Amino acid sequence: MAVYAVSDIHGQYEKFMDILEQIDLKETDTLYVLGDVIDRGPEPMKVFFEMMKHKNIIPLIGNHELMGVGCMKRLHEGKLHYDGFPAMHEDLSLFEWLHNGADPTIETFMALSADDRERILSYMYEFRPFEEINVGGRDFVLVHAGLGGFRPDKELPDYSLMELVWERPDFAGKYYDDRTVILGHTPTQYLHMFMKPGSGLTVVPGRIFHGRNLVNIDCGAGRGDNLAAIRLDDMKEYYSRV
Ligand SMILES: [Mn+2]
Repeated sequence: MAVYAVSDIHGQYEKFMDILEQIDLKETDTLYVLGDVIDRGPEPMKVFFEMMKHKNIIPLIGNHELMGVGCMKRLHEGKLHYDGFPAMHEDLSLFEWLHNGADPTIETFMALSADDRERILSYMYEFRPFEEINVGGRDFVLVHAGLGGFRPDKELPDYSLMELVWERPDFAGKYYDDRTVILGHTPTQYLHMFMKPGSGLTVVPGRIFHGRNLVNIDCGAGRGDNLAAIRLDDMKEYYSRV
């Protein structure tokens, strides 16, 4: 009945399979994927198909899915064309997505059969914006990037998707007194840029960051570094070995 979280897989299929092997996911366990499955890394579709095999893997939306899914739908429908040379004035959403590492996603998505592309799109449109869970008596909020425009009394459905998938916390600060927020999006290699100095908190690049009721599990798989997972029951950490 363990509950795990992993984030920012970014097409790193081998690293994801290694994490699945390490956590030995049982049918009674749950694994939350906190967004950014696609882009940058080489095999995002293989990651999706593996996730789709497991009903107990629950995906959340990342900014890369938000940027990509509309373009993927239009590419699939033949309403958008990309041959490797975008004109910047032609389609701004595609241009922005390409700027964020879309090439391997487009290549592997368009190489699929039309049926498989439909399956991928349906799966992506089911991704959730956030999750609230209790594990072992402790309350958690799971989200991709942060809680933009945070107020302690603001209900989670009142946050916009942009606030949830793009806006970073001050990593030296705290959201809630009584809930721990688990998130990704900002590789721990870059955390020092998003912390006020003198926080008294320790950042180890490439390792999970434990702040004040705030845990960042993006350890830089998108840049070829570690894919990390955490078990929320006891905060045990897992790191890819490949
Ligand atoms: Mn992200």
